[in-house]
Parts: sequence; structure tokens; C-alpha cells
Amino acid sequence: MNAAAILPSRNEPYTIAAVTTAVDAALNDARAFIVHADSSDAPQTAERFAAAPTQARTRALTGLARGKGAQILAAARHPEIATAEAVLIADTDTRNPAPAVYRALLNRVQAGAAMAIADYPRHWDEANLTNHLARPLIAAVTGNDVPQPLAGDLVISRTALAAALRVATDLPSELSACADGYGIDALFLLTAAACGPVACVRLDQPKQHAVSFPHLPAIYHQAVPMLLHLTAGWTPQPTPANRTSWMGRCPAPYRTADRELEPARLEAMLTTLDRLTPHPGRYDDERPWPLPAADAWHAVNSGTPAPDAARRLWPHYTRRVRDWLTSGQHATTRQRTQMLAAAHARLHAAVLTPSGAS
Ligand SMILES: Nc1nc2c(ncn2[C@@H]2O[C@H](COP(=O)(O)OP(=O)(O)O)[C@@H](O)[C@H]2O)c(=O)[nH]1
Ligand SMILES: [Mg+2]
Repeated sequence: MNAAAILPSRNEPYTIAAVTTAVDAALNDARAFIVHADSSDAPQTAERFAAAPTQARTRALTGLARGKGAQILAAARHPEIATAEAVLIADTDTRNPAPAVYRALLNRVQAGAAMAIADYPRHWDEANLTNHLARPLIAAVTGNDVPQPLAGDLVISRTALAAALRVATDLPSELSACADGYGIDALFLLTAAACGPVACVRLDQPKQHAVSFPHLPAIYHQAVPMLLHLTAGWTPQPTPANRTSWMGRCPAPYRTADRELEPARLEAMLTTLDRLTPHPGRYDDERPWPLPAADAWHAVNSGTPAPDAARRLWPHYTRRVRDWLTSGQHATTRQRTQMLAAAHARLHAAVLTPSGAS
């Protein structure tokens, strides 16, 4: 199969070479192309990409506007990418890149999936946007329960990529800015889900990469408007027929990897969240999470612009993350996965409940 890869990076001099080598081994094709889409503040990342020996041909794009999505979209419009039957996109901050993982993703698209995406366990305190909002909302609306919809390591088919580029071109300007940032992952996944099957490649090792918590506001404000905008047109899927058994015995299988959160680190995270949220404590008597998330989805369906609904949801979300971190620190692995599965089912039910009826 004629495949290609895009490697987005911003200041990843220590990891770019190993990711490039692993991606090259997975492609295993001298006719393939690897495009480096870099927006680093210093030349080392581009230098180390250029110095990594590859079988595939390479192209380096540098000096483009900053933003993960802007660079991926710029790369995707290059002919070497646009003509590939499958395009691998890999995060370059990965500390344990494995050719077998990238190869497995390529194989699934080769076998007919519109997208294949990595499903690794995440540490319980990470992946907040995925666990509390992106996964349950996407599952409720599209019927695809993708455990890590914002994984960053994926393969997209040529048809799905072309569809995503068309959607990106037609976005209103505030959403277009989201697509240029971390909104790109939701844009690709939701467009691919409309084109064909989405395959999840299940992995046993947690993702090892740079810490995400410092980007929490950027990821939220760039990904959530896109999630709300692109899920709004769908008709929500009924919950599986035997709902009692689904909720009681076979909940959505969340995987949360254990790790000890130092008290000082937890304290610092909570302080950050409080600083990010206007008037903490003001929402005491409000609808508990995940109902505000379903409200946001209903609001967008009724005509509220997605960026406005996302801004309104933000204090509820930061409060949810705060509650999750404080209650999660004392919980067992089993309790954590059960809490997430229960919220997943509640969000699904609330999305199915007509707005105002709840
Ligand atoms: N080209 C480019 N890549 C970026 C930018 N921001 C992040 N990335 C890359 O996108 C990938 C995912 O970003 P990261 O911050 O690790 O996201 P997270 O893992 O979801 O927290 C990494 O490979 C980053 O180097 C950017 O502004 N431009
Ligand atoms: Mg990362």
C-alpha cells in the first residue's frame, strides 16, 4: 500500500529521531514519504529529524504558523501526502515509539478502516478531556466507543483525509482556529467516523510522553468547540438494548493506569485549576457532571455557536477535573474505572433526553 507519514512537532529535540526511525521501520518502503511538520522555537528538532537515517523519502516543513493542526493541514495538502492511500500521523513527544504499533495502525486502514487509532491505557490523572467528555460524547452520538479519540497516533485513509480537508476549509473562522490547534484530532476522528469504520488498536503500555496538564486550557478551548460543532449534526445512538445489563455488568471498559500522585503535585494541579476557573464554589447547586456537557451538546443542536457553548461549559469542566483528582486520589483502580463508566452511561442517557425534558 502506498503510505505516508506526517510528524508534527513543537520543541521535541530529544524524541523526534526515535519516532522518525520507528515510523520509517513501520512504513518499510523507500517510495513512502515522511513529512516533518515543525514549529519549534529552535533548530534542534529539525536538525535531528534531518539527521535520522530513513529508508523513506523525507520532506521538512518549517517556519509555518504555530499550532499542531495548522502544520498537519499544511502537510496534508502536499501532493506526497494527498496521494497516499493511508497517512500515519504520530505524536513526536512519544518516549516509547514502537514500529509494531504504527504498523498495526497502517494494517487496519489497509484492511478497509477509514481510521485506525491507538488505544493505550492512560494514567488515571491524565486524559481528562478524553475520559470526561470526548469519549462518552463521541460514543453517544456516533455509536463508536473509541477509548482514546484524541490519541495523536493514528492512520487515516485517503478518502477520510480528503473529507477532513473539505470540512476544515468550510469551518467558520473561530472553529478554523481550533482546527489549526488541538481541535485537529476531533476533526479527523469525527470526519473519519462519518466515512467508514474506525478501528482501535489496543495496546497494553500507557502512553509515555510529555506531561499534558499544562496544556489543559489550550486543549479544552481548541478541542471542545470542534467536538460540539461536529457531533451536533448526528442523531444520537440508542444505548445497547439491554441497558441494565450494559450498565450493571458490562460498562464501557475504561482503563486507568495507576500511579501515585505526590501530594505536592496534586496540590499544584488543584491550585492551577482554581486559578483557571472563575469563582470556584459558585456552581454548588448546579446540575452535576456530565449533565452540563449534555446541555452544551443540546444547546449547539438548537443553534448556539459551539465556541459559545464550550466557553459556558468550561467552569463545569474544570470543576469536574478538580472533583475527579480529589476523589480519585483515594480510589482504587476498580472504583476509578467504575466512576468513569457510570458517567459515560449518564452522558449517553442525557444526550438522548430531549433538551428541557430533564
Ligand atoms: N507542528 C506543531 N506541532 C505541535 C504543536 N503543538 C504541539 N505539537 C505536537 O503535537 C503532538 C501532540 O502535542 P502534545 O502537546 O504532546 O499534546 P498532548 O499529548 O495531547 O498533551 C506533539 O508531537 C507535539 O510536538 C505546534 O504548535 N506545532
Ligand atoms: Mg503529548
